[in-house]
Amino acid sequence: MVDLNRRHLLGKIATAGAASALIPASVKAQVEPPRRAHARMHGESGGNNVIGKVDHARNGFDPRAILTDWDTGTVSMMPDGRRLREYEVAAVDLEIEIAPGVFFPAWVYNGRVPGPTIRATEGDLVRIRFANGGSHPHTMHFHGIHGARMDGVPGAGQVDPGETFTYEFTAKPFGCHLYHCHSLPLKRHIHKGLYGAFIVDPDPELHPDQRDAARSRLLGTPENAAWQEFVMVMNGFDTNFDDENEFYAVNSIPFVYFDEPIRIERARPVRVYLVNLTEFDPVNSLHIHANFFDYYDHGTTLTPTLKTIDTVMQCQAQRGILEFTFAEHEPGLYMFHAHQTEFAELGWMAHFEVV
Ligand SMILES: [Cu+2]
Repeated sequence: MVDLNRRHLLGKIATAGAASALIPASVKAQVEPPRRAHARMHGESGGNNVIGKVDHARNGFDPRAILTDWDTGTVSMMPDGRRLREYEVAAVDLEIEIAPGVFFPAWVYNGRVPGPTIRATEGDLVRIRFANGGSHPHTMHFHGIHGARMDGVPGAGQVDPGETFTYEFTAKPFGCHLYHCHSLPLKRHIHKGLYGAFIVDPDPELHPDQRDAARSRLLGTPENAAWQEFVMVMNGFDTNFDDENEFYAVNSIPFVYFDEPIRIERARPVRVYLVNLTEFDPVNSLHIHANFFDYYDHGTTLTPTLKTIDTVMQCQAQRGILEFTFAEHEPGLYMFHAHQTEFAELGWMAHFEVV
């Protein structure tokens, strides 16, 4: 019996050098996408990478744009003076190119993986009209505070194909959160791509003792505009459906920010909203080179929960906010990546370019 387990296979490739000699032709055919990508990573480019480029236009989304693409909804004021934010989200089936020439039959919110980064302010009424244009029942299950009927699980807000449902709740607590489909089987619905970040900015009026820190997080303030903010959803893709990921990334496409570094203005501080939605692996992580950051677990505090660290790990659905600066650094390229080195080799590898 041939073992198609990814780690077993990659181990053979790594130790054998000439991988072909050890792998029967029948097995090669079955594992073609990951095997080919892995061989490329150790081949012509002189390091870990893939050859070629993913066609972002054909996918319909670009991970470079996703970094700073906040969906703040349609804003209006209600008679009682509360702010209302209304969103439209649709789920559909969509084939996306994960790595050059490797296609994945995804399920997506609003045409992208991760789905839209829904951003609101603490205390806002959030109303999300969800339409299911896909081929399976889906939900939007938010990690936040809400009533049972709004939980987005089978029996409460699950939407059959062709149907709609409106989720409504108050945006709280402030922090860095997420949403995902909670239909069954859960791991398959998540792994197919139905997830996204949900950011709730603190209302400075509610935090008089930490007003400055709250204002720096609140989108639209001059204090917030001083920061360079990015959303990073760590994820993976099981392209041969063996319950192991062949590719890892931030915002879905391996090596994108490695090949095209994220530009950082040296004088401005950096804030990263980091969310782990990797399926099949118990943890993922982020490690930054040549620098340290403060970390706010779940983003629900205005003082760091971990100070001066260079690596953080998250289980699935765990998330947090990273704050750091390159103000004292020389300009240049600074790596950041998963410190599960196998994840890094399979795509979760990136650069900041400090200018
Ligand atoms: Cu689903």
